Formats: sequence, C-alpha cells, structure tokens
Amino acid sequence: MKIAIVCYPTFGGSGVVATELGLELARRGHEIHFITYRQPVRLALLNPNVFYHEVNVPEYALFHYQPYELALSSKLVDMVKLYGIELMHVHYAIPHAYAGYMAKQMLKGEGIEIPMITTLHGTDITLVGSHPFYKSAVTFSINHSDYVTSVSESLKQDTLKLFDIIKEIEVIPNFIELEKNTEDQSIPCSRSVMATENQKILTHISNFRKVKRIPDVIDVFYKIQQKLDVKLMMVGDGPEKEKAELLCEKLGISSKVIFFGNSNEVDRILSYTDLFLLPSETESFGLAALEAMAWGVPVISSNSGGLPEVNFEGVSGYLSDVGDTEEMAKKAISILEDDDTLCTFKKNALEVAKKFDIKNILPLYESLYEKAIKNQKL
Ligand code: GMT
Repeated sequence: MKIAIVCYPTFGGSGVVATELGLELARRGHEIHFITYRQPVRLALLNPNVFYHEVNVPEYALFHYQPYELALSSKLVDMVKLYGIELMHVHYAIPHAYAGYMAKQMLKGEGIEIPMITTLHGTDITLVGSHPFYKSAVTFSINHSDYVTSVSESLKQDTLKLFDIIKEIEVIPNFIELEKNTEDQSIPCSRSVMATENQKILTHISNFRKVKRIPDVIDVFYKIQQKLDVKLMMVGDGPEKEKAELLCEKLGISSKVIFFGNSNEVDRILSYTDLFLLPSETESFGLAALEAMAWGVPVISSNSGGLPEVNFEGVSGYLSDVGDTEEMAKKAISILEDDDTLCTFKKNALEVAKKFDIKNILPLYESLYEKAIKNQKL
C-alpha cells in the first residue's frame, strides 16, 4: 500500500507513534510518505520505502498567523497525485484531520477518491480540541474522516462525551517494539554516570507541560529520598522544566536529580531505571509508561485517563488519584525497599508490555487500511 502519514515531528507521543508505525509499515514493504513541517525526530530515512515531504509555509507580512493547514492540504494533494498515494493516515486531530479533509475534497474535484483515517491521541481531544474555539471544526473533521481510531478506550469515551460524534471509533492502542530492547546497552552512557551501584534510579520522561504535574514528580521523589538512597532522572524539555530545577534547589535535592533535556539516550536511561514516575493530570494512554515497562521498569502513575489500561494495579506498578503524592511515594517505597518485590514488579512490567508489542498492534492498522482502500474502490 502507498500511505501518507501526517503527524507532528516533535518529541512527544503522537509523533513518536506515527513515526514508529510508518517505519514498521515500510519494513513490511509498504511505501510510506511522511508529510509534516520538519523531519520527525525518530525518522531515519535509510529505508527505500520511506519518503519525507516537508510542508513549508512562506512568511508574508499580511499574515498574522501562518496558514499551515492550507500549505499542508496543498502538499497532500500534490504528493497524492505525484506518488499515487492510496490512503491518508492523520495523527492528532488538530489541524491534521481538517487539512486532510480539505485535501480529500480537492482531490475529489479532480476525480481522485482517497480514504482518510484519523487517529486521536489525547490532548487533541481532552485539552485543545474541546476548546470552544476549535470544537466545531474538530467535530466536523472527526465526523468526516472515513475511519477514526483512538489510542485507548478511555479516550474513545472522552471523545464521545465531549463531541457530537456520529462515527464509529476503533480503539487501537499505542505499541512498542520489544525486539529493539535486546540491543547492547553497555556503551557510553553507563549507569555509573547516573548513580552509584547501591542507589536506585527513578525516571520521569515527558514534554514538561502542566498536564504532566512535574511538581508531583519532584514531591514523590522528595518523599522517597527521605527513606531510600535514590536518584531521579528527569528527561525531556518544556515550559515546566525551569521551575522544576528551581524547586529541586529549594528542596535541597539538586545533587540527587539529573535534568537531561531532550535526549536521544532514552532507551539507555530506561535500561538502568528501577522505577518510572508518571503522575499526570490526564493521559490518554501514557506511551512513556509503556516504553519504561518494555525495559522491565515498574510504574507509579496516576489513575487518570487511559493509564489503567496500560499500568496494571499491583502488577506492573501502582496507580493513585491525581495529586495523591503521599500514596504514590508510599507505593514506590514498597516496591523499591525489597529487592525480591522489585524483581517481581520488573518481570511483571515486561510481561504486561508484551501485550502491546508492535507485532500484535500493527496488523490492526494494516487491516483497517485494507478495508478503507477496498471500500473506497467499491
Ligand atoms: O503526552 C503529551 O503531552 C504528548 C501527546 C502527543 O500527542 O504527542 O501525547 C498523547 O499521545 C500519546 C500517543 O498516543 C499518548 O500516549 C499520551 O498519553 C497522550 N498525552 C496525553 O493524553 C496527555
């Protein structure tokens, strides 16, 4: 199949899912065209089946806002015609589903029918999409997609609650590539850079936005370090990072916390991690938690959104109410203070992660694509 994938290129869940999905589809012989404004961070262009088409928005003094949707829909039309693309898969409703719909209509005017699949990722629904300024356009573009998927049952229910949706929504969860975790991790960034042999390593990875409740991460860690010899790895960058660094200073724990910023060594850091912290306000799925679990790392998370569909209570970790840092710290200590318990949770985390192996999830997308293309031709 020839597939156009539209996504955000940045560090962050939806872009990562879209890129990994496209790369695996390419490995399976499909021709994949990534269409976005910058080369996605995880995109290696070494596969002959992978193409990247950049969307450029020329600056013009009259524009207060640059018309990205316009440029994107135009690029989609041109690439579909040039490469004979058979299907568009847009990740994150805003503004991709809207631009995809416009492209579809333009192509229809030229006698080309092409199906569009929209994958809802989370904040496009729960935080941004439901804002009154966007709601009508988001509702329209979801209802005018040929197929809609969401990354968790919880996000599906949120979508049905927040919007007037007449389309079926199929749940296709996020995935991880377990095979790559067998790679040799014994090179440069070694464990000793992060902690001594006796110290346990805790990690948080995110885009440091408010929704991640960064002060809760630090509060949980602060409580744990009062009882156990631990270090905290803070990976990622975003608006809350500077405040977080100041908070660590204020609490006198700066020497126990390492801020990495955006890192390409996430896998290596996770391979040395003992416990992952994700106390988010809301999380449609929690890909970062799954990535940790795939390295056999148990998770202490909030119980909001789709997190209970990924992190199994008392099995791969524990879940607490949003903001209950007291309980999160207590549960974390109960896992970390005993090596046998930690070992059991580590094994369990990996077992649960296996459910989400790309090998199990990718065929769900492939069969949806086949159905969409077949029905378009009827
Ligand atoms: O977590 C973020 O803020 C980034 C965001 C994104 O779209 O890039 O992540 C969302 O999509 C991920 C992939 O489907 C999910 O695993 C994340 O849970 C979701 N984030 C939120 O719902 C806050």
